Amino acid sequence: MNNTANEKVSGHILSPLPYAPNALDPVISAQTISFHYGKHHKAYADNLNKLIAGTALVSMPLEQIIAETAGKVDKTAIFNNAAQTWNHTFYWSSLRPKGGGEPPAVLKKKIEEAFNTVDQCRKELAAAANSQFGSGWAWLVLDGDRLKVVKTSNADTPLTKGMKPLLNIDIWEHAYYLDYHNRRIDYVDIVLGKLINWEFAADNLGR
Ligand code: MN3
Repeated sequence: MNNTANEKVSGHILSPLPYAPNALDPVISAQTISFHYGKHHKAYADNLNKLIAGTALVSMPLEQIIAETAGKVDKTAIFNNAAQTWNHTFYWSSLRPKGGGEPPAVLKKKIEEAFNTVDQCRKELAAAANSQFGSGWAWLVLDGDRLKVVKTSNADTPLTKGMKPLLNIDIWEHAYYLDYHNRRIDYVDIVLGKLINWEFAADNLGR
């Protein structure tokens, strides 16, 4: 069915999980990962590949597809699926087994400049995640030279607002409903405490 170009792009876009599906258990169960990665994330990538097949977008890196389609009413479906593909790959790396704790020194210094303490940064991330009405994302970003916490709705990403994402937290219900039901606040709290990947955020600072 698929042509060669499509296969190639498809393989490029659905990035492998950076750990085993049960590696985040019991904070995020293997069952949640199997649906979240294997169904939701895969569907965004598959839909994107169908939507861009045969167009000029097919040869572009994902970030460029996002930039090219952002804010264009006739490209909303492509933007949504491209951004969600990117957001999820970024989310898997924003988590790690035995995460949480204290950020590496270079990041900690930037956090203290912007938020005073790491704990205050965690609180602002939690407040952003818990106050997002409906589906979306909470982000730690670099805006100019200063760290900031922002939230976005649905597929939206700070990439299109000139900010550099450092880490994100998925706050769509599919991210937590099987494990935490309606308790988003519990999911956000435990993710920040036990899984958040400060090393990934520190690496992104320098990219
Ligand atoms: Mn998701």
